[in-house]
Amino acid sequence: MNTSKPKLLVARAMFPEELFRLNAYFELELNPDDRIFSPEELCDRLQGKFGMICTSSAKISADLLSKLPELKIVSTIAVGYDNFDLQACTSHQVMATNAPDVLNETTADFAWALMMATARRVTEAEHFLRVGEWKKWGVDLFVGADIHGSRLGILGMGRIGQAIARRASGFGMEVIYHNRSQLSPAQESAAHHARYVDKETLLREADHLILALPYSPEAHHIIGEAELAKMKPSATLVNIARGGIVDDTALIRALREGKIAGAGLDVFENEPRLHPDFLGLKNVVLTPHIASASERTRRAMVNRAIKNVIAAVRGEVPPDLLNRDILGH
Ligand code: 8YV
Repeated sequence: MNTSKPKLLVARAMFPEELFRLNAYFELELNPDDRIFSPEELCDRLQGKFGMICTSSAKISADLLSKLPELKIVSTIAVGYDNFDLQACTSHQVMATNAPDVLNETTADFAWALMMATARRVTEAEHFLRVGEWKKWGVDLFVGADIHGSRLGILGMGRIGQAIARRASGFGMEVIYHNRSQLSPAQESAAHHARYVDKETLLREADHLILALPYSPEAHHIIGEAELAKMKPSATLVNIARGGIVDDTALIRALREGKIAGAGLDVFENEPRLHPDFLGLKNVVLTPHIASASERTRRAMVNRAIKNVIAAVRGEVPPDLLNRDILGH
């Protein structure tokens, strides 16, 4: 009788004390040095594995899956799963799961942190102070834009977008949003009475625009030169969603030319190698993809991924199965 456990790759370093309970089900291969595997190395390491827990850095393509006949599940700790080719997963009989919900509130908090830091020029002012340029108080020193009483625009009104909207109640803001589909009246009322508008109106009327939509080929560069030109010159733009939703080159030009006042960016095209011109701009707040990074939430994300692989190995349907069409096979 073969009593060996199925094998699981945990592709990135993550909270060993959370991973511990996987030992009861799997023979684990860890990556304590947290190296980013090349596609070739990922393929090698996945040979003979039942599954993998990964992050957005693991690209799961049809080509990769065609070389991994034993693989049954890929489980990301992220809510975004644009690194998975879901169709290919289904045709190769591989379950794909993500980690929704657990990061909504933490990510919404961070969207607000970026919006406020950008509008009130917090990091620019801090840098000025740190390098010793602060010689005297000035009536217009680092004047920025108000958050309270302003109009918040949200593009992408899923669970994170709605959590962002709810926070507007304490600031007396009006909330407008655009989404693939309009929310129900009950959802709109819970999201600080958010008002559905077309994309054009959202761009033109928002004082602060937050992007909270998932990346998809249709969303690629959904904010580019034309869209930035429609925004108010006093507006701020915040991206906590994904790199590639914004055309970074167009954004850099718009920020330089004062087409918008500032941007708060947690995600970038080709991250972590972001466009170097961002670094020379004063009217940006830049963070390294940390919107979900509270300790509690990051642990919850890992645990959600753990739950999914354990369900799979028990022959149950993983709670966050993305390609549910696989169940008919
Ligand atoms: C993750 C994210 O930290 O959940 C997502 O989609 O972007 C972040 O919360 C990151 O992608 C982990 O890979």
